[in-house]
Amino acid sequence: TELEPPPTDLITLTRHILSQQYALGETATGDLTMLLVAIQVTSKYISSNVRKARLINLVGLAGASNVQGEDQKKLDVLSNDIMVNALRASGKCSVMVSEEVDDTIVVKGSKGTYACVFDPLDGSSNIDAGVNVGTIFGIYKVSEGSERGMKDVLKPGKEMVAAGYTMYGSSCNLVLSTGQGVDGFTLDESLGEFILTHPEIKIPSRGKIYSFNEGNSMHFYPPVISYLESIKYPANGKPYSARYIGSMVADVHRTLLYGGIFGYPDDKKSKDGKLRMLYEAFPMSFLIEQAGGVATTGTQRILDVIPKNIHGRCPVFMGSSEDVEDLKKHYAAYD
Ligand code: AHM
Ligand code: MG
Repeated sequence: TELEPPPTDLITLTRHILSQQYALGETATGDLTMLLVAIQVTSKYISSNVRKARLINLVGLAGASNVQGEDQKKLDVLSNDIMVNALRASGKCSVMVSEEVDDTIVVKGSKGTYACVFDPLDGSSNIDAGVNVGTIFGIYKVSEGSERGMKDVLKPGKEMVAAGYTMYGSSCNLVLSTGQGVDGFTLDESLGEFILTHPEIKIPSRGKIYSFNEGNSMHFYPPVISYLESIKYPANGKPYSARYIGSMVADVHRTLLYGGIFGYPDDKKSKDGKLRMLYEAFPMSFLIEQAGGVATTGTQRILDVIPKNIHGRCPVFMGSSEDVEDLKKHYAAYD
């Protein structure tokens, strides 16, 4: 049999976001498009550094710790600087929050109408073992007449205008939503372009996989324990499979594509859980909802939570609608 010829009508990420901009008609200024183009360049550059890390002396600690008291890796610092510089240079972003920077970053004199929150390199504790890591980002519109500062990002996730992540794995994948569904792109390294490979991602309404750090079980609260029991010892004799990478981007990516539930609960030790609201929980919840899934703290829709500070945390459960609804029932039962 003859091989199919290669496709000749490639949809690049830039083409895709431009076409979304055109669909909005004259109301669109093109600013969000320019911002997203700037972000995709940072993803290519971070990807290239992650791949070469072992060879160019980028593994290991940078020697400082960030606001969460975690040791910063050289690649955390580098990825942060790449993003801050590119977003500042885009001229479209006047406010930033990064996991790696204590304070809100305000771009002096910028009239940029967007605010960006991001975790430049999530899951970096895995990096020296070559496990998947990723960049997570969310974008808010700055309110009209705003002074530009922390107020522009202390907003619930439902107000985001776009969110996404890039996963640096066996391939480099960028998954994006501008509020019109979710699309996935794969970096073609020979072209240096992200190509649309996963159009209109829809999460299955039920999955067969659960993804929790069960090593924390002794600290978990009863609703989480009883939910986990219910999927490990189900009446139908078909228990769920466990998959936990410990890199949120990779765990959520699998959940989006295969379905199931990803959770990082609050527990007796971490009173708000571990994951940061602004640049971890919100962008991922935005994507999961846009793909038809559900994201909850157990008792509240994550995208409704109003953040009190830029590095605040919240419990996270997200994934297939039926699976997350099951978990919510366990919370309701203990209310
Ligand atoms: P990080 O931002 O310091 O890399 O931490 C966030 C990561 C997430 O990617 C992942 O879901 C979680 O921490 C894993 O935590 P744990 O090792 O406690 O299971
Ligand atoms: Mg992180």
